[in-house]
Amino acid sequence: MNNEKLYREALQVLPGGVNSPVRAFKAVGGKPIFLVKGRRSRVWDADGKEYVDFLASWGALILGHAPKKIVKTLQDEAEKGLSFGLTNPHEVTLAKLVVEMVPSVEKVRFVNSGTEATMSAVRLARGVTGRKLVVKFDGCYHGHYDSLLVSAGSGVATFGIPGTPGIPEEIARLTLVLPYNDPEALEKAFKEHGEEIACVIVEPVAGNMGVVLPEREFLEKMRELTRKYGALLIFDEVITGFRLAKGGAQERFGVEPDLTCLGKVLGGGMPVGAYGGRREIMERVAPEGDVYQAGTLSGNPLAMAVGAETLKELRDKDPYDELEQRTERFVRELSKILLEKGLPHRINFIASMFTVFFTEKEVKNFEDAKSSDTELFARFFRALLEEGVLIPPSQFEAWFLTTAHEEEDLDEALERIRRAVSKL
Ligand code: KE4
Repeated sequence: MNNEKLYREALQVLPGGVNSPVRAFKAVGGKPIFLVKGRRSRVWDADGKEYVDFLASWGALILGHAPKKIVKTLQDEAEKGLSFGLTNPHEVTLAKLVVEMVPSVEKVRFVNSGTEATMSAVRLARGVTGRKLVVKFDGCYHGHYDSLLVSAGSGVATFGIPGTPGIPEEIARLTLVLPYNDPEALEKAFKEHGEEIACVIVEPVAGNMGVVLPEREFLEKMRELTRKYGALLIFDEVITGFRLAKGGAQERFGVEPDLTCLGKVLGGGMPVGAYGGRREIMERVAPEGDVYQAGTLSGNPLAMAVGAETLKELRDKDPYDELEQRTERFVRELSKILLEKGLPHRINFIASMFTVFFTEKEVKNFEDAKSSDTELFARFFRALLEEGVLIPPSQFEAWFLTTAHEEEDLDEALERIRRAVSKL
């Protein structure tokens, strides 16, 4: 079975032939590929073509594909059963690791996706504060929960409009959408609505506009205003958690949120999300408290065991400095290739995540990101794919390095990128 045939079959039984829209390659053109195998820094598609992989399952794989120890854990645990429906010991093991590694988390609840994590955190914030308004930032993506799948209306700081059919405007209007990296807009919103704001949710480093870094006072101002007005600060660390540092962005920037949403790396590639925070907030979650949230497969033993092995590896090996140095070198070499071709570009990068924007402007918010040459990005994506380099099929995503990207893998990738760029 090859990519072409698989896609024809998929289109018959899956909307758009995919289980998540971005996989259909609509933003970059060309037919989507199906991946059938991954090993360390490489993936193979259904045609047998090999790629150096910088998608890394949207950031979930920080140890590369199929690490031996993780696969062994999965095999051993599977022999004991796949799901029980009552609590298993691995849930406690992984919870203790999250509490140990994430500075602001004293108690945590596991769910099955990043969306469930952010949805539950917003409900908890509304339950704890008794308030309705949610503040999010234009260009940040927090999963497909109605209150967060809201687009900025016209003007600067506006009540949201539904981001998709199916979301009642009554719900969208309870979300305020502000520009990222704009402390003044945040101050204004709190001056006007502060007493009604239940929470502010933010990607402390944005990954879903492409990588956009927070300006120095942006996160501090957010922490100060939420504290002053009694709103909860929610860090959506689904991408940055265990990626920027052991303790994620909150460790890296020294700003502690009230609630943290986690996913991706947390599950090591298995479906896991989580939300956690200070004891007195998390104790409001059922059955200890009165804010309801539940899930049949939450705390699934295989997912918990793989997540625990992943976090133990990160805690004990602490690969972050080495990863950052390798990423810095790669980004520098990549930029040289683009410069030699005379392609104006910006690369926003931190730790082991980065994005190439084809623009001369600094990219500090979603407007800047959207003003980059996305048509050129699409051609760049297709040229890289042809040469055997897989990057995210959208300008507004992050590329990732893993501990499995050795120097020789990065050199090989740079050679392939050089060939691809020469054909642009
Ligand atoms: P999931 O429900 O897709 O597991 O997580 C939602 C989510 C929440 N918060 C952040 C910061 C996220 O990046 C995501 C999901 N990320 C996208 C890609 N950046 C998932 C890719 C997809 O939608 O297929």
